[in-house]
Parts: sequence; C-alpha cells; structure tokens
Amino acid sequence: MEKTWWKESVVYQIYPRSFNDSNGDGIGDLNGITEKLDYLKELGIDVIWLSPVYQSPNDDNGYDISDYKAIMKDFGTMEDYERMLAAAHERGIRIVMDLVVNHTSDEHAWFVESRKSADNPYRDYYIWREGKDGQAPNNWGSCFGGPAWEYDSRTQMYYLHLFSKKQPDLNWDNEKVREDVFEMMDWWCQKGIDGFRMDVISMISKTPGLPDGKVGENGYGDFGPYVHNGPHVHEYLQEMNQKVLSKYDLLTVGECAGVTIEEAKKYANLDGRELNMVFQFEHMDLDGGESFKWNDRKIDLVELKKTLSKWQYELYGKAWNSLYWCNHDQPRMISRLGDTSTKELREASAKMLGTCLHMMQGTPYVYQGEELGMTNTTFESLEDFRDIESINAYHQYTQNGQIAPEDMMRYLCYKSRDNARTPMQWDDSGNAGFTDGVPWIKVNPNYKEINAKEQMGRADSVFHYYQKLIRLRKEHEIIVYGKYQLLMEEDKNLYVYTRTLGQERMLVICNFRKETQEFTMPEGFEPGKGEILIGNYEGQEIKKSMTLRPFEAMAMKF
Ligand code: TEU
Ligand code: CA
Repeated sequence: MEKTWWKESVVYQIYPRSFNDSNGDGIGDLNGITEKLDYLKELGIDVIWLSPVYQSPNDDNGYDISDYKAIMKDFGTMEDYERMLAAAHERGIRIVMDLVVNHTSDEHAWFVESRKSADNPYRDYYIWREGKDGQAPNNWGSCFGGPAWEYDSRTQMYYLHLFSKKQPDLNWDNEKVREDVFEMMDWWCQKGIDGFRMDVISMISKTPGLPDGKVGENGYGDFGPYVHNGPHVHEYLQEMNQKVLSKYDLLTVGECAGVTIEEAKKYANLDGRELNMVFQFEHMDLDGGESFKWNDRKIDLVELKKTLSKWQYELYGKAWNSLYWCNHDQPRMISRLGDTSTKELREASAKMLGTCLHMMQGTPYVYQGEELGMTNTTFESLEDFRDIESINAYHQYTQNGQIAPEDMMRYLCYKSRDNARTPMQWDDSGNAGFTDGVPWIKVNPNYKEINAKEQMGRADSVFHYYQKLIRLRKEHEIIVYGKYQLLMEEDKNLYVYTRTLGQERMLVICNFRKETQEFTMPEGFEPGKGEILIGNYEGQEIKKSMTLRPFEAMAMKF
C-alpha cells in the first residue's frame, strides 16, 4: 500500500468556541488556540481540524457561514488566523479547515441576492420551488425540526434547508456555484492550509424532482434516500479534485451522513480521484431509533464489533478509514461506552477506548478533551443548553406528546451535542482556566478533578496514555498498515483483534466491562514471544490465561 503522511497522522479536532478564550469575552478564539499549540505539540498530534472559524451569525455555531473569506469577529481577525497558521507550521502541525458548502447562512451575500427576485443572477445558487396547493413543495423534514422548506413572501416561493432555516442549501447542479466554491477553496489553499473536512458533503446532490419521503413519527418525510450519495455527488467531487485538491498536498475527509461501504469505496478510493477518507456514522447510530437519537439505549458491543470490523475488512486495500469516537456532534464516548462513576474506572475506560480505536487501521481523530477523559456534563434545565438541535428537538418531541418532558431532558443530558461543547478543562482555577469572563456555555463542574494541568503532571494520566498511543503509531508501521482481523466475534464483553504486516503480528485485547473477564491467549500467540506496546494497568504480563481487570486493555506485538 502506498505510504502517505495522512495515513500516518493523528488529527486533533478543535471546536474553537470552547477551546481557549484569550480576551475574556467568554468565547474561545484564534489567539487562544495559538497559545495552546505547545500543549498540542506535547500531545504529539500531527494535524488540527478546526471547526468553522468563518464569519457567521452563529445560528448553528459557525456551520452557517455568511462570508467564506472572513474570520468570525468572536474568534479574531485574518491576521490572528495567519499568525496561528504560521505558528502551527513552525511546530510541524498542519491545519485542516472545515468546509461547509452544502449550505450557507441566509446572511451570505449570495442568498441575500438570491431571495431578492426570481430573476436575480443568484436565484439559482439555491433551491427554490413553488408551493403545492398552498403547502411546501414536498414533505421533507429538516434535521433540526420542522419542515425543510421556508416560504419567502417576497417571491412567494419556498427555499430548501436540510438544516435550520438560516442554512439554505446551495444548488450544486448550478456550475456557477461549483466554480465559486472551488475558487474559494483555492484561495484558502493559496494561504497555505493543509486540507479540508467537508461538512455533510454526501448531501450536495439532490435527486431531481425532489420526491416525497417516507413519513416518520415526527410527521415529516425522510429526505435521506433522495439526498444521501445523490446522483451527481461523485462527479462533483471528482471535478473538485481535478480543479483544486489535486494541485496541493492535502488531507481531505468527507463527513458522509448515510454513507454505505459501497459508496465509501468511491469517496475514499485509494486511486485518489475524490477524497482521502470519510466519516461514516454506522457505529455512532447503533443506539438510535424511532425518535432519532433521543433515547437512553446502550450501544451493543457485539453490534459495535461487527460494524467497525466490516469497515476494517471492506475498505482494506481499496479505500481508507477514519477512526473516531468523539466529535462536536456526539456526546462523550466515555459516557456512552465507558464508566465515569469513579476516577479509577473513568481513567481505565478512557484508556481502553483509546487503545481499541487507535490500534485499528485508519487515521485516528482525537476530539478536544478526549485526551483527558472529559465526560458528558450535568445540565439541569433547558436554559443551560445552547445547541439548536437539542433545543428544537426538546420542543418538538414534548409538544407533540411523543416524549414526556422529564424523559426528554434525560435524553438530552445523555445525547445532546452540547456534552461535547462545554469548555476545555485546562486547570482547576475558575471556569477551568478556559476564560476570565463568563463562558458562553457552562463549564462541566468536574473540572477540578479532570483538567490538563493535573494530567500533564501525572505519569499515569489519560493525557500521557494518549501521548503514547500517538507516539506508537510513529514507531510501529504495523499500527498504520497492518491488516485487521476480529477474534471472538460473539463475545459480549471483550473486543479482541489482530493486525498483521509481513512477519509481524499484533494482538489487541479490550475489556469493555467493569467486571473482570477470563481470557485465554488465542492459538499461535506464544506468551513468551510477545511484547506489550501499551496497556492501562501497572505491571501487566502476557500469560496463557489471564483475568482481565475492569476495562483492562493491552496491545501486544509478536
Ligand atoms: O453535521 C451533519 C450531521 O449529519 C448532523 O446533523 C448530525 O447528524 C447531528 O449533528 C447529530 O446529532 C454537520 C456538522 O458537523 C454539524 O455540527 C452541523 O450542525 C451540520 O452539519 C450542519 O452544518
Ligand atoms: Ca474570546
């Protein structure tokens, strides 16, 4: 397999609003990031993926962009951006920008023009339709509740928005839209950035005719089949690749809601015609259901193993995986699959989850605070939440009587995106050292126990464990390029797999339970010949049969 830097890298995702506030206004900013580059260097990551920092009215925290070539005032200036980029590059850290081009803000100049009149030159930059019998053009519901169409009285037509009504969808079938987007991407590449994470890029090509979808429990039609991996998506990405991506040395990752293995092989094919890799959602959605993600079901380990293994097997040698447990849209994985009830269990399970993910094949992503074992937060009322998805969902499901308010509040506390968006916990001073002012969202009250300063000063911390996981990838090619094989498929408690590269083999054992588990070494792995690369308990030894302690994990090389 061809060796490339983006296969060998570890990416760290920064959610700028919650990372570090340098000027006391309660909002993280670019200068705040620059101040913390040495921290990231110490952790050892290679690449930063920066959630959007462009000008935005913040209906969806920057995922609604009103000017792609300007920096959000809350975050600083273009000079601050350039200083951050240079400072990152000086440290050998690359910067990947979030590219949000399925939609813009309704305050973007293109949309301001577009809505003026039906014959405006920018009209076809967006998706406008006549109503049907005084109703929306079709039955689609938006991701953030309500219909996916907004009526505009000026021209008496509707525009499509798969997300909030302040996020109108661009019309990618218009080649002028594509040209303008590619020109803007090139402009950023010329500035020296190192790649793009492409927001819901699997949704840019809509099925002509925009057919009604199957009506779900929320009363709206599902747009999925007519929007995910649409008819021209690969053509448009190949065009983007030819016109922009192929001219630079970039890391590209497509966030691909609704992506299947077959589609991923096209998006992330090793032939390099489209993108380097995709974010798939299957392992994240295993605990979903009728009311979308709003429940408190647990992910089933056997299902999780099957799903992740399928992606490992099927993309091997054909396409490339991304590996993630956490991002700004997901509750903290330690609160879903780990145990946060005591410090010991919390740290053991954080390290186990890190081991399980980082030893697979693919490019690992670490979301800010994951390297400390940061947990879900404990909000008490709806007023504490800031996320448009959570707030709208609360109203929608409680108003139509589908979910009782106290249940919905419990589900929000478990699943809300805001769990990942509480401020980064730097130290045990006020507001976790994130800001001298009033933070835009409440700090998780557990910051006195969980913070970077304490962990950097302690050899057995989660931080140092992640540092080692990241370093091992640089020292052992097998971690990057070895072939994956799942063992003990049906075991309900252990996740065990091997990696193979030439004569070398690795064995990875992870106990996903707080109860101890008996384990016998598989055939062909001679205890005396193995070396422990990393493990989350003191004094581990490789033995023919072992009693694995709560959340015990080991990666061994033979
Ligand atoms: O997320 C796309 C996406 O699929 C989300 O709707 C996801 O399903 C949801 O957040 C899970 O609860 C991207 C961004 O990552 C997200 O932050 C944005 O809100 C969204 O696109 C719109 O830009
Ligand atoms: Ca600030």
